[in-house]
Amino acid sequence: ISLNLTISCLSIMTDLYYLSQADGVGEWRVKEAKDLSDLVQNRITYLQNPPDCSKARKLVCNINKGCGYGCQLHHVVYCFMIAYGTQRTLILESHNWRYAPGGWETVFLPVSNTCTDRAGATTGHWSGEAHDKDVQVVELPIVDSLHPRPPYLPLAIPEDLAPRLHRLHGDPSVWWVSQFVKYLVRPQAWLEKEIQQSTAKLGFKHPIIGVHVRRTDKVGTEAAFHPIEEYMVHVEEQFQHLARRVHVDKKRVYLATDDPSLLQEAKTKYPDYEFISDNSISWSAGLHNRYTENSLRGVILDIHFLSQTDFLVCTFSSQVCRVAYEIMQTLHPDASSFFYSLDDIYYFGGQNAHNQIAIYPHQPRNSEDIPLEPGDVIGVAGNHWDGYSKGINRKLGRTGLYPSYKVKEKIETVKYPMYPEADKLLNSQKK
Ligand SMILES: Nc1nc2c(ncn2[C@@H]2O[C@H](COP(=O)(O)OP(=O)(O)OP(=O)(O)O)[C@@H](O)[C@H]2O)c(=O)[nH]1
Ligand SMILES: [Mg+2]
Repeated sequence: ISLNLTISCLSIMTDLYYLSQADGVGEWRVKEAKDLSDLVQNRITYLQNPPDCSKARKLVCNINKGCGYGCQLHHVVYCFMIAYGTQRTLILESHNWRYAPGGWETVFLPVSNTCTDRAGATTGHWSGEAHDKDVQVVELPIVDSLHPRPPYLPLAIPEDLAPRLHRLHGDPSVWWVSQFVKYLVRPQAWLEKEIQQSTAKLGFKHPIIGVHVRRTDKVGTEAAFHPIEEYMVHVEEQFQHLARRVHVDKKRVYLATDDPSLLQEAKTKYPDYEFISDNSISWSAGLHNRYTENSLRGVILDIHFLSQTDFLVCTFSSQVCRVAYEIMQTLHPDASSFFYSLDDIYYFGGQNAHNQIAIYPHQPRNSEDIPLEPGDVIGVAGNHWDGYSKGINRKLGRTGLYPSYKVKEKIETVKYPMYPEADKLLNSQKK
C-alpha cells in the first residue's frame, strides 16, 4: 500500500508540474518574474545612487554583527529593507569585517556607485521613521535591539507588489527578501571568474540536488545532529521525481558542509551517487579557520552552488541554507517548493510574528492538539513534517499541534514608499 501511495503521489506531483507549464502559463511566469525583479532591482539601484551624496538621506549599517556570514548577510538585508522603506540610501560599513578586513568590496560590488560616504549635516541613532525625519544620517542597530520597530520587516511584503507576487510565487515573503540578497551578492570580477572556474573544475551539472549539512559549532547548541542518511532519503525521493521529467544520467549531489569528514563518509555509503564537493572548503569552514578570506570565498561558493541546484535538502535552522534558498528564488519564477528542511520552516531572524489562518475546523484528537475554527489566527512555531504543525491559536491563547493542511499562510502587506521616478526611468528604457 505504501509503495502504491508513493507511486501515485509521484504521478500526481508530476501531473501538477506539467499542468503548471500548460497553456503558455510557464512562459508568462518567466516574463512576469523577470519584470518584477527588474522593477525592484531598478528601484534599489535608484535609491542607492542619489545625484548628490552630500545631500542624500542615509541609513548606516555596520556588517560586524558577531556571527557568521549567513547571519551577517541577513543583517545587511534587514538594514536594506528598512533603507528602502524609509527611502534612505544604504551606507554599508564593512572595514575590519571578520571575514575580510578589507571589507565588503573585496568580494562583492559596492552597494552604491556614487554614494558610500556616510558624511551628513546631522547624524543620530535610529529612533523611528517619524522621529528621525529631520536627521540626514541614521545609524541602525542590529535587529535584536531595534526600537521602535518599523513596519518594513520580514515577513511582510510591499502592498504595491502584493497582488502580482501572490499570483507568481508560492512564498512572496521569501521572494521579497531574495531581491535584496540578489542586489547585495553581485560578485566582483575575480569572484565571478572563480565561480566559473569552479563550476568547470567540479563538474557542476544538472540534474543535481544540493545538500547542506551544518555541523561543528551548531550541533548540540542550536540544532540537532542529523546523520547523512536522513538527508539522503529526501535526495533519493527527489531524484525519483526528477526522473519522471528529465533524463537523470547520474544522481549528482552538491555537498556543502563544515564537517570535512562527511564527503568520504557519503561516498562510501552511497556509491551510486556522484558527490560534488570541494573538501578544502569544508576544512576552511571549521571554527579555527572560519573567519578568514579563504573561508569567505568558500562559503560564498558553497552558497552559490547550493542555490544553483534543482532542489535543496538541508536544515533551515542554518542561515547558510536559508541564504541559498533565497538566492534560488532569483533563478526561477517560483522555486518556493524546491527544498526539504529537516528541521525549521523558513524564517528570517528578527522577523515579525509568522501567522497562519485556519481554513478548516479542527477537533483535538488528544491533549496535544489545539482546536481550530476557520478564520482563527495561528502563530506558527514549526512544522513537524509529519502532517502536523505546532503553534498558538491566538484567539484561545492555546499552544499545541494541528494538521498543517488546515491552515494557510497569512501574508502581511505593508505600505512601502513608491518609487515613481525610478519606475519611469525603467519604462523609458524598455521602450
Ligand atoms: N563553506 C562553508 N562554510 C560553512 C558551511 N556551513 C557553515 N559554514 C560556516 O559557518 C558559518 C555559520 O554561520 P551563519 O552563516 O551565521 O549560519 P548558522 O550558524 O548556520 O546559522 P545561525 O546560527 O542561525 O546564525 C558560515 O557563515 C560559514 O562561515 C558550509 O557548508 N560551507
Ligand atoms: Mg551561527
